[in-house]
Amino acid sequence: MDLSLYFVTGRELLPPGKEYLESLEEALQGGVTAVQIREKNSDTLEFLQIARQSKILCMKYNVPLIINDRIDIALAIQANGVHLGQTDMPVHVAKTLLPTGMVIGVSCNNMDHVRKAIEDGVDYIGIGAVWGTTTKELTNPIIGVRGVGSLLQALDGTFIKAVAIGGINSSTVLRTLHGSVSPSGHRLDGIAVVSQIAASATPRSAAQRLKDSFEAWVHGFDVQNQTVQVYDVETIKNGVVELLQVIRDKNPLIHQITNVVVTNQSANATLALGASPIMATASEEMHDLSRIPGALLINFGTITDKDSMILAGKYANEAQKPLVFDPVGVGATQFRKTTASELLNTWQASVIKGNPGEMAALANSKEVQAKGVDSVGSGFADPASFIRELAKKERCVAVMTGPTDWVSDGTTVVKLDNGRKILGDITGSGCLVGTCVATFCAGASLLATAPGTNPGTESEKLVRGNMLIGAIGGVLALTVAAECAAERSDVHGSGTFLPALIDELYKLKPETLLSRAKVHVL
Ligand code: 3NM
Ligand code: MG
Repeated sequence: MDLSLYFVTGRELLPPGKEYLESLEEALQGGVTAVQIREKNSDTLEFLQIARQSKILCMKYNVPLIINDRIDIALAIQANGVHLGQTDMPVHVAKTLLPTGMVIGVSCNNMDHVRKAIEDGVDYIGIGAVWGTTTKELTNPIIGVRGVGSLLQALDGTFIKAVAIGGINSSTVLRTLHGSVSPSGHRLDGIAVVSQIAASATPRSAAQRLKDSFEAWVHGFDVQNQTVQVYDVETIKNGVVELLQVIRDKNPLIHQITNVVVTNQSANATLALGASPIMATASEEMHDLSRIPGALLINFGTITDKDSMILAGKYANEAQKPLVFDPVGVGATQFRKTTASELLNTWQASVIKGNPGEMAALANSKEVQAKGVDSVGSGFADPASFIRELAKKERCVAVMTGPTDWVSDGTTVVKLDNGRKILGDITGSGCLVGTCVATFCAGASLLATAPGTNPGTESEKLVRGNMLIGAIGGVLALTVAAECAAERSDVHGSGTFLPALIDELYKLKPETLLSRAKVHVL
């Protein structure tokens, strides 16, 4: 059974003037692959009639029909299956009533539900609610895409299919799919929607858009999993130099929501690299800014603009713009931990950047401790494996800074050995790395969307361009500039180092980057 686009009906949501069967038929024409009849307010007779009429249409389009909750109705119309909620007929009882071959699906909100579903041998599970929804009064917590991902892992090694449900629409679909992948690489088999189709005046195109998004994403996911890009040092260095040129030619807008400590120097570093900073924080302007090519940096060194951070990230995802997340001091307080979780559930970061203490806190690892915003101790025993796993889990590029910087996309791990100790003597050098990474990722995005490139292969991605090269470029630019600055005779301490660092970013030459960059591919 193909659950790619699973339409759950909602007759009460039909727009004025739209007939139920007309709407259903248009949805089927738009590419719905499975239909569930969900009638929460109908008498048995009405439910039966609706189910019967729906079945005729579904058969015409060769699409399976599932009945929500009511085993008697499913039997009466010989539906393809039933969907059972946690307070409906238990699966083992349903199985005694249903003929073999009838599909059974179950709603799951947590690991206990999933374990029970596996034990019961169901055919598929609906995991939700992934987002907030007004279609159904939720009795269980919203679990977010990361919640969906962790539940999917429990299905490894089974044949049970999974769809996500709750608040999936044209603007959340890509984020839903991209984020709902387990650390083991288990993805969704489909998406289930009510209102995006049922409440639409044009259900055919509503369904078509969701279907297209799903198919493009699955294609990209499979391609990505089949082709491991192999990097060598020269390719990386040349890629970085190319990005520096793109930044200077195209002058991308780097929107930064960052902390008060580093705002000015981050803006200056952006300018020095050849890009344009805007340090806007008002939620009212987040949408407009997302339309301008470039990148978004969210640094929560001082979390005073959480709503804007949420909005800006959502819009950046929609615009397929790079989003760099710098969870400053995330281990320091419970508020920061909760906020990081909330942000990462709402949008997908292209790059997450932090020191070992911050990355440990994000990964729930106790191996490295933090004191406020600073990392304590000597770091991870095996930083390469740690960063690779974190990148895989967060489905983005991960950058861990320190005397040695580590960058990974979940497959390749790159070790970078530039920089000077004096970087640690100015405030916000880590934040500057975030700014430089965002700037280089903007370059990577512009390069991927330049006229002449094939947007077809990029459209299914959450972000365009090579974020691994972008992240490496940002780290290298700052650390190489730091070496050049530290070696200057007019630098006498941290006070004179900072302006010299900005100067060196401003003057940074491709040949300097190429000759100084210490890149190791693991
Ligand atoms: N079940 P929409 S959420 C029917 O969490 C249903 O199990 C959910 O509607 C669950 O696509 C939900 O309009 C409603 O948000 C989904
Ligand atoms: Mg139910």
